[in-house]
Amino acid sequence: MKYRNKRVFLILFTFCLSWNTFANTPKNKGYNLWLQYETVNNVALKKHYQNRIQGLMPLGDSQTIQYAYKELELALSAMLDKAFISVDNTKNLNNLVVFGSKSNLTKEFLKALPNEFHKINDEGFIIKAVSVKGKNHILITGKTDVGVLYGVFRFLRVIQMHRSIENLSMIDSPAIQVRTLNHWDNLDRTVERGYAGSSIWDWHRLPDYIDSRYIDYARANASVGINGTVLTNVNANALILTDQYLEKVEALSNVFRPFGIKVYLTARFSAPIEIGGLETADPYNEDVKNWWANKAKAIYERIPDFGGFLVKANSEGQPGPQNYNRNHVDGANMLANALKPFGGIVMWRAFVYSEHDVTDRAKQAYSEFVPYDGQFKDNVLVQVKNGAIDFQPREPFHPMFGAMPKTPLMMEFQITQEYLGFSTHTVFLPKLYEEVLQSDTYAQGKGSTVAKVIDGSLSDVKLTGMAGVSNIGSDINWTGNVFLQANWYGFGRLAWNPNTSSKTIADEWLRLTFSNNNNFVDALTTMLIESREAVVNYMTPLGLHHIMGTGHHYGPGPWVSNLSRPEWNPVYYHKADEHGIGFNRTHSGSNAVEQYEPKVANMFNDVNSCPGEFLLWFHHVPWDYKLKNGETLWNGIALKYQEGVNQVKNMISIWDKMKPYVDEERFNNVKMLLSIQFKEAKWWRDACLLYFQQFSKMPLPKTVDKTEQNLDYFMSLEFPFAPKD
Ligand code: GCV
Repeated sequence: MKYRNKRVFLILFTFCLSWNTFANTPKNKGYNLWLQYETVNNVALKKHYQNRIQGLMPLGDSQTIQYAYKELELALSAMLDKAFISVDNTKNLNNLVVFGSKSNLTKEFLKALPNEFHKINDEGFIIKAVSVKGKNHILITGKTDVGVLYGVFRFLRVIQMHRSIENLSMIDSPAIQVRTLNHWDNLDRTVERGYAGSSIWDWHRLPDYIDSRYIDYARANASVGINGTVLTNVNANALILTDQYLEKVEALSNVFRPFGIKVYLTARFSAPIEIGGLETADPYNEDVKNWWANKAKAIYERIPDFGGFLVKANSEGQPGPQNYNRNHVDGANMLANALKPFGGIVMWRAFVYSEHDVTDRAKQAYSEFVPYDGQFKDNVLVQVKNGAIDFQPREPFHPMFGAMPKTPLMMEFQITQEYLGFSTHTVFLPKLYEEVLQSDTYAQGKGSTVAKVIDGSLSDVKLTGMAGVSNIGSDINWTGNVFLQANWYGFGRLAWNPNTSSKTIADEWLRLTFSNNNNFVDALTTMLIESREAVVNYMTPLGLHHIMGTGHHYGPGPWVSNLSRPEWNPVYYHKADEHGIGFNRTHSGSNAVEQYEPKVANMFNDVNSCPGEFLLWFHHVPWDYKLKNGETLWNGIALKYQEGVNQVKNMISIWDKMKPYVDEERFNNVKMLLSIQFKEAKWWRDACLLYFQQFSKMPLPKTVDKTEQNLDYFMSLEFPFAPKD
């Protein structure tokens, strides 16, 4: 084995130490995520696997292949209760798992794959039962070693899910190129909107101390195809671009590289002033351009495969090109020019709205960005949140999707649950992601889904991407609530294939994480899928949005009306008065509907065709308005709040029955959190209904539980230390 330098050796050494701890510590099952590698108990099935897998034959000696080998060895020996021989040629052996990239395959193995390679891209893989020299083997290959690693994880998943490995034939490639986690992690290890402990990046002890978590983080990401990580918060600190920190970033990138994971950083637009000693950060200024070009060069000298920059500019107080009367194109293209010689990209966020703009906040990003279509450099991705406001429990898809055919748009989902009950509430987010990705923009006629905008198939853009704001922290189980590991997992699966169904993801994740018992999997798949609607029901039913507490965003706060920026106040969004409730975004109101294709705009504009779940997003409706189910609007809202509470109660009773299938630690983690969720669901219901009832002046339907508290009580609650950043 050749080690390029001492640090790589150190990393590998640390890796070897950590490898054994990852899957074998029963106390820390939560830590092992979906890579549990439980022993197969079904005797016949185990025999089938043992017969078909006699040994391992790695082809190539890259670190990636070594990691692939380690993973196979760890997983197979644990699942099949058996040690495996390792060979460097097939000799006369039968039933080997042979894995390596195309360039390392012998002629015989290549011959066994006559038509496969042209069906995959550079990150794709082929898993195939082949017969070579009269012997049967399982071949895992791809055009690159990282493709092979993805194939290895996929192969292991087949066994984890107790499926047959007879006649395997699987070919797959990611549909999206840039599949990144966005960490909103600060250099002091706080995490903005993080609810699972402190940041996993130990900046103080880096670069010399390589926490074994970094390797396990990389393994988990690679296992679902995540290939990028933005290490730092979009509310950026320029210090990350200094040598002192770049040395630490380099150490992390060395850990992640063999797993196919590129490192990205957030670039603070004013960095040339703050750490560069310049007087301006004007993107037209030559010194500024040179400063960024030199900075890019310095980064690439350390990190040859550095991914690029993510930028939040002129948004919520962050500096940007508009400080110098330049626009987003000027800013993004200047950075794109600096990165271009090295193959880097810019992810420029479209999350912009201004307190000086009196138009509906939901319209502002579209108005600002769509006129720039076609003007960004080809290494710029414009990163757009899934909805036009801000990661609400439910939002209609962002009207920018489909409206900028000449610009690659990158999806930004939030995995951390800023507006969905923090890490306390069990909410299965792939259902939300699926709903957005399968929404029809009608940009090129029927069937122009958001997924097709994102994967580039609709407009032939060259660069594609999906980002997820991470929910990962240093809690022992990574996400605070073991069920929320499913959201990290599901994000990865959808970034790989945005058309994967949320049901498939739930089923897979449950099997890999807990048990293959069908009673368990069926009951919990249903529970996970429903959990998404439950949170909408008890927080913001029928299209309500942005009615949470100030600052920390914890709990209900529909009464808040005193914040300096109008569009930060919940009353701006629900507009409840004695006439009714809801934001009129139709032609007679803010006309936000106009930003959608006519077919979609008309559907949202007409109160009769507007889907019930978006009613109050687009319409201000009288309290006695008759809903499609025959109830008055007031009753409908109240019943939805109650339904949400009932759904959480039901989740608790489902989970209680699952005790036989789950270890004590994870069982209790979920159980305790569900009971907090139940309490908080009732809190949302009671506080919101008491507040809105002041305007509706109508009684609650009989089936809605009454609270013993009054509105003043709920309005008096304060949470100065609720997690925020
Ligand atoms: C990182 C919301 C959040 C902020 C976040 C911002 C963004 O406003 O509350 O914490 O900042 O979105 O996405 O930039």
